[in-house]
Amino acid sequence: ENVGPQEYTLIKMKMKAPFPAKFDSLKGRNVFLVAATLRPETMFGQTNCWVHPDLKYIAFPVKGGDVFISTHRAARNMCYQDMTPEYGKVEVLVELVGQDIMGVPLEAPQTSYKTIYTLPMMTIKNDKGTGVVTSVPSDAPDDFAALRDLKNKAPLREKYGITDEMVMPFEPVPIIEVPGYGNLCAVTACERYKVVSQNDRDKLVEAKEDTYKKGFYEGVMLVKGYEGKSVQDVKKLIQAEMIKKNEAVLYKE
Ligand code: A2H
Repeated sequence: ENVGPQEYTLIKMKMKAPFPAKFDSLKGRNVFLVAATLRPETMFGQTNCWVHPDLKYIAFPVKGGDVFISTHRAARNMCYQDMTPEYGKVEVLVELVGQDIMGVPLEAPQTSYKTIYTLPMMTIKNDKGTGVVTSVPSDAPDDFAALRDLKNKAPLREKYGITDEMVMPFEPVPIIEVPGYGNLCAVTACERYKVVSQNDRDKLVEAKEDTYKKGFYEGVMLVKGYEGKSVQDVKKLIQAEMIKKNEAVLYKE
């Protein structure tokens, strides 16, 4: 691992109007939180978007007129991947921290939930991907643990201005069957490794390694249109479909 550049799929999660006051200057534009993922085939199971409340983000224009929100670091990388209007240049439209977009409603590709919300995750790293993570609690132990924390802890929701409606209706969606782990492998893994909260880092690393490998090599799709196909076989296909529809873009770092 980590021998060459890592390729991520950036999932475009569209901010729904009305935007927070900070974004008045972007009224009428298409603004996306862009989440870096290694598992594009799991986007059918998205339940929310994660940002770190204290992390700094920027809104900046990309080619074609859209506006992306990511860390400044990721935006710099993007401008050298020919994604900004001027090669090598990032135009900062808005500076913000995660808390400024907490609870914002979003429209995300492929998920069965019509609207999902931006929620706080404390373990987001500022030096990986875009600092925005899409949440798939069925297949990502980190996501399941963090969503369960928000559901179980009213003070945590209150602290970040999250209402019950943004959290409670959202349950892990069965999208992939993993032999020995059932159709919600992250939930099973969190039970087996006795993960209690998103701060159980060591246990989560184990749970993550386990499900990541198993999901890739042995996972079988349950989603309509891909039923019975193996994850390995459809991963690239599903990624290509989202890119074609302009719902996702490739990004390396
Ligand atoms: B993955 P790697 Cl279903 N901080 O996407 C913390 N985690 C981050 C991040 C950041 N700044 N940027 C991306 N990630 C997460 C889906 C998924 C992911 C599933 C299962 C496993 C999984 C849905 N969340 O990752 O260190 C993103 O979560 C397990 C490795 O570059 C991204 O893919 O290997 C993954 O970590 C990238 O981690």
